[in-house]
Amino acid sequence: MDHPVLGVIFDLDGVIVSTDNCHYLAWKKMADEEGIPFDRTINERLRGVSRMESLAIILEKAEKTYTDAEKDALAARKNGYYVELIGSLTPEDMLLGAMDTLRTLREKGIKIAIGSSSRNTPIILRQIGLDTYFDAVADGNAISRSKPDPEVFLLAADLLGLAPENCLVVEDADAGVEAALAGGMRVLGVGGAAKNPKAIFAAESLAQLDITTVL
Ligand code: B16
Ligand code: MG
Repeated sequence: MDHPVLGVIFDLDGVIVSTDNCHYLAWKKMADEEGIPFDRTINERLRGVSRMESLAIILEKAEKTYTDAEKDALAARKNGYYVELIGSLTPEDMLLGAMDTLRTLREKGIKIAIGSSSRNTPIILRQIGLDTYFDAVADGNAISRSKPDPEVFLLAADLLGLAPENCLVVEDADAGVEAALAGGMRVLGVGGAAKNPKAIFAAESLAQLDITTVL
């Protein structure tokens, strides 16, 4: 490879920790209360997508039209349910292979960062005991354009002090694969993105891959 990988930027939800079910349960509770049909198939479309864009997808099935103020209230209500749920996450909720992968990279002197759309990233990292572990954290609080825009990954690379071509992104969402490529980075697709033909590398999970083989 022309450019060595000097930093690896990890998406959070679906790559490091499984918060997907918490997102689903929180949206489901809100949708049920509003009488809006919502199931796990629709939930798949929310992967890696920002909070307000997720709400817009859910409201496609709503019978009434919501004002902007009502939409803000729905998103805030869902987030309240979600924050309550992620309050019981522990380091045991980390996905298989994630911690070993982080340790391997550390040992090799490769920088590690988070690049997540989630504005709850600080809470999640604290819950799993990794709030001071990463060299840089770029999250939904620091960006104005969500994936597939590359902003969050470009910010992570910048915080690491690295050029995009020296970074590898690990993503589970198609929107994140697009974002990494748009930012000029290589991308490893895991989970839901393992079958994305645009991902340069693929693995079912980090447990199925020796990360040093894709550096
Ligand atoms: P929040 P990631 C994403 O996290 C989730 O995959 C997506 O489902 C969620 O809507 C988004 O964060 C925003 O989350 O409501 O907590 O700000 O995959 O980019 O780590
Ligand atoms: Mg994700």
